[in-house]
Amino acid sequence: MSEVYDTVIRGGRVATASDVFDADIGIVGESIAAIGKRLAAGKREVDARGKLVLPGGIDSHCHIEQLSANGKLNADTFESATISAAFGGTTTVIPFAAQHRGMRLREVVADYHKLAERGAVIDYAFHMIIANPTPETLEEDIPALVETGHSSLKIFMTYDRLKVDDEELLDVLAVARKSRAMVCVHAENHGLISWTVKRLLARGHTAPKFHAASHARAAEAEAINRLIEMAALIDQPIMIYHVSTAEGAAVIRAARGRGIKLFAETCPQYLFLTEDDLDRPGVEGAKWMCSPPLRLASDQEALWRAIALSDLQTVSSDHAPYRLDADGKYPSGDASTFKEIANGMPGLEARLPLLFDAMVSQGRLGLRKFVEITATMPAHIYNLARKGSIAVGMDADIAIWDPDRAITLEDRMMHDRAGYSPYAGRKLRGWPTQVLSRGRMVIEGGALKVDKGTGKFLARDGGEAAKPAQGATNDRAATWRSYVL
Ligand code: DUC
Ligand code: ZN
Ligand code: ZN
Repeated sequence: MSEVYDTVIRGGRVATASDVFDADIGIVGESIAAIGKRLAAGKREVDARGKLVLPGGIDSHCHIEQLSANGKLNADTFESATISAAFGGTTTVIPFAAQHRGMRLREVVADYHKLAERGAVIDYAFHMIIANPTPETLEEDIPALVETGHSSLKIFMTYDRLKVDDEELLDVLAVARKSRAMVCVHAENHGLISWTVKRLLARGHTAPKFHAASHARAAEAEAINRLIEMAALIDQPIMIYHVSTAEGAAVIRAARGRGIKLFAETCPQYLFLTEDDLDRPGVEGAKWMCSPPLRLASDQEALWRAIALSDLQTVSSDHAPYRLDADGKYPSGDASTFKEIANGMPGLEARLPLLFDAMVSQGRLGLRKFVEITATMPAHIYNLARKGSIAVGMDADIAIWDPDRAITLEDRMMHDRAGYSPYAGRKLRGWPTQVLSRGRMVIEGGALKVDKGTGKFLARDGGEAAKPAQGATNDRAATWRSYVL
């Protein structure tokens, strides 16, 4: 029999965000060409009997080969980070092209493209971090770069060298509205955090566990509320990053109830870890330091509820890896205070197995919801039109999962360069055994099968999600916009 398909994934149970069914999948070139029973032969046959065949994950918030404001480079390259992502079942990443003050945005974006072209093994897009919202950035570079496929911006409401003030935030929202770009925001109240940090340090409270107290819970809810009010006035869709508290989720729920167009995410660390993880001898707790900090078990429950209600639509890793040495987490060795310790933890590889175990193996919200929050919704929100589902014509980005494989996570199993996993020791059920990106087998038999630099840049316009709501907010706001925009 002559082969009709390049690859057939045969006999698996296929899941999308809406359906679960038994089918073969036929791939021709880079795309899914057929879904059905008893498909004709493929040049390559992949036996998926007893397995789940799912869309490859999309990790829409991760920091890769990124220079931080204090000049520190995170531990991964595009090669190591995307290999790590692929081993965990992820086939698309959206990291950052990170501008710092004094940098020209279009040069920053060009530099990150070079790094990704050299290293990435899976496909990628970029969010552009705007730390220098000068007229040149706002009026020249952002519109030009959105035109060339970079249709999402990221801003910080805190961090000394990155934060935008309220006027700059309004500037960015207005420019994004004009260019049709999504605005992603790290929303925490800067003054409340820096005031608390000074007091904690002055009183000798320097250990990692004080990092949690340094970001008071109210800092998140206040900033989210302020951000939403401004975004609603400008009528600009936003994505609120890494929601960590019940209060933050409640502000989002109320705003969505008012018809305001906004999206929000949380991360595995806020679903699976708590602030108790920071409380370890010496500086060991630094492994669990991220911002916003880890919170309480009651917040975990509130976040799961917000996922169930679709107030949070995605769960991304916020992968920000630093090694456990003086170039990474501990600039002053054992004497490092929580203020000096680099924020962030690795998570690209563990994100999907953690969520699969909780949602599919243990049954919390189920398989369709797992696909929705890890692949379909990130594709929709960031307009990755050919990604995030299994349908004829889509890119053949597929992760084949063994739902019965039992794994105990260990530091040495991870392929990123942090050198540890904050989840080491956890027992999980379910693991991706084969991972395809645009029809190419990327991971099989526990080994990488493609060369570095074979991932592709995904140019995107803002799409449906980045369009203003037009009319969902009131007439007075529309009149106000007609005066000021
Ligand atoms: N917090 C951030 O805002 N970015 C990277 C990592 C972190 O913990
Ligand atoms: Zn952040
Ligand atoms: Zn981040």
